[in-house]
Amino acid sequence: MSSPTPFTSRIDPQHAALLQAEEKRQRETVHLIASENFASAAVREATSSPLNNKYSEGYPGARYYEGQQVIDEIERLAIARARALFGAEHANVQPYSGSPANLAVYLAFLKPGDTVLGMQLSHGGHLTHGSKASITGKYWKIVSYGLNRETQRLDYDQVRDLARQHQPKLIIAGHSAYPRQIDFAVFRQIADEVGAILLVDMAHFAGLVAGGAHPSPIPHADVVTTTAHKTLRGPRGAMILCRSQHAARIDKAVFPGLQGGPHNANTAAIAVCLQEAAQPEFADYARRCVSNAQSFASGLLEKGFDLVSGGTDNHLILVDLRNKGLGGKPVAKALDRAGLVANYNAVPWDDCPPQNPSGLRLGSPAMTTRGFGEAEFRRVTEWIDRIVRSRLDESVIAAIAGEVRAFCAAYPLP
Ligand code: DSN
Repeated sequence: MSSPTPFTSRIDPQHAALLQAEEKRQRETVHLIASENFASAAVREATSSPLNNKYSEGYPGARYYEGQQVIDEIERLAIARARALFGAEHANVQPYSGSPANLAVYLAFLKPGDTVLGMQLSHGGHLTHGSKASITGKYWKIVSYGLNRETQRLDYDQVRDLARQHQPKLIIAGHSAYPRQIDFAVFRQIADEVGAILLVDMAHFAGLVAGGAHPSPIPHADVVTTTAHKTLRGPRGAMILCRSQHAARIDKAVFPGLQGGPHNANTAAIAVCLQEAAQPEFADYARRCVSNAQSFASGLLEKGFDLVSGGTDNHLILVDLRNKGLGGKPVAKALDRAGLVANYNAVPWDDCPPQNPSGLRLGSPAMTTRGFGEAEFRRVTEWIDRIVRSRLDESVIAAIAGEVRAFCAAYPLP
């Protein structure tokens, strides 16, 4: 068999060995991290293309470097596809990733010290929605909303009350660990009532929106940010979609406000992934992400796992392990040793610190890409349950590691 890394193997065998080890790890394990996916060979081809060699500060038709004949066309194609797929008036495809995309929105609309209303990190929000640990929590006055304690779903009354009380300039809807859909229309009403800009961060569920398996925030939000590499299954990178009236200030915030030259190879790969996401097969993929997550959730509930909000209507599940008497971190590490890759996560009203929280976040997107259906996710549930019931016994973990490796052989990487 020819080497999968012929060029690196010749110049840097040490690194080639690492590349091959990671490829093997991905091939032989079950990926349950809700924000991860497997990009297609076409997407990966674009990321490793000669486009990597070009500097292109500026925007199509208005660059600070010459030689943009092809790059301009590529960026225009990505923009046109993003606008068409999501029905957006304007698209900026240059943000390096989700955090810079969100920061660009802060820069576009706020002055330091202005008030922002976002979802609390421990209730499922993202670092850039105002966590103290992030620049967003240091430079702006953050007010946080969370879930209703009884339903464990978003508390819209609390969002409205906090908005009336604090009069934020920016309201952020969106999450990185909330297993339910968001009522974007209610957020729009609240933003209108207090005269705030509404930002929806749809990074986690953008692929579901593209495939019609989740409501779209576009008709409701002033600005929508998303990464390209989660459910959307593209390269690392991000996009900002907005109404035309905000286009100039968003573009200016991304470049020159926050970034230098765009990563052209990633822009091209975004264009490719948007083309893939516009196909009928992708709608089927998005629908299966949700149905797989729902049947995964039902299986876990049958085994006595406590799920935040009692289930899911998107691609992710948040397990509260407190009724099992085990912490999220030791369980995530034990699952990893068995080849079941997930992440420990805070749960709402967690009594443990974020470094050692009580939850485990699971997701369906990556393994749905590799062909897992409901039967395969039932198998995963059995493995998780056996490991937890054994109280993380190493002999059980080792036995399951062998089963997982053998099982994965039938589900190749794209
Ligand atoms: N770090 C991502 C996640 O895992 O949800 C969000 O940016």
